[in-house]
Amino acid sequence: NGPSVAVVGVTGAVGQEFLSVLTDRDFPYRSIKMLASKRSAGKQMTFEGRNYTVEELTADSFDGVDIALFSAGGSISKQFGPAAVEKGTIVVDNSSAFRMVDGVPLVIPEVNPQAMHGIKVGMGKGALIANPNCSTIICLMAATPLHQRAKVLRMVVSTYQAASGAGAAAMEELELQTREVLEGKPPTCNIFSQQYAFNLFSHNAPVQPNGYNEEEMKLVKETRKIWSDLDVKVTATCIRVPVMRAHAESVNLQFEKPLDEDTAREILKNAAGVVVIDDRASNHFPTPLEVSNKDDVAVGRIRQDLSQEGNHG
Ligand code: 11C
Repeated sequence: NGPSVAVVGVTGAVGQEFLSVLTDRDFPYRSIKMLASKRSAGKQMTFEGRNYTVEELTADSFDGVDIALFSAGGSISKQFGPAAVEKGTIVVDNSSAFRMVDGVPLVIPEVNPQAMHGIKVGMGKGALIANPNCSTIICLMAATPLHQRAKVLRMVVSTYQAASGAGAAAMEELELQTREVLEGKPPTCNIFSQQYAFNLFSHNAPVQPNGYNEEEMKLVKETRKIWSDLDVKVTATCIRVPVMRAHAESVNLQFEKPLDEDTAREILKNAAGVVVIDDRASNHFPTPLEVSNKDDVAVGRIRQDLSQEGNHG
């Protein structure tokens, strides 16, 4: 019983995460199709004790598929997403292809599930649901419960992004470069144009005429859509750091109404999908190693901004 599922881009870093999440959440699927590009077609894989052959993604792949989880890049989503919807499939798309398209819900389930209103599995009616960029998801998981209490007027985000966000090949490159540098060899730079190990650099997304890169602009635009708030002011600086998995962020929020730090901490402790790690005495706050392979967003260093009027140390 349960829906029939297809995973598009199953051999990639996110595709593999999709499968782990299905297992972790005990997702009750009836059948599952492993889809990837021609290059990966024919590969054998085992999932939950069953053997699967990776199938080539084609327009016919979605016959009888209830839910398709897409993470194979924006152009694949554009090419096959609408065709899947036509066949009655509910497509959950991890790429940026449809996020800002009017009428396509951009959803973080803990934040704005209401955006998916009317979309139901098993009705034979297809739909597209986009999920935001990972930097936006992390940020809004923490910021939204506070926004609901005191309304965020302005948000300043700085990111410390891991290799995982750039895919499996970037993670391999970080590991390889680390070995090479320690052995005194020149680092191999295939994925990124500069040395990544023992370094950090501005996010690799293309820089726009306004000086912001595309990753930064996603935080601006996606936040406005998810919060249905065109007035919220957002500025971001996105940095790639040599960490294998789990992005970190500094998020500075300016509210319409006063919000003291104890109240903010309590709100976050009770927020779905959020854990608070905020131990000043031991100087212990969230780290990528502690949160890797976990679903919850960890929040710490919760404090008033001393530079704002009325806040005193
Ligand atoms: C990164 N967040 O860490 C990016 C990659 O729009 O889904 C994901 C790009 C996206 O590089």
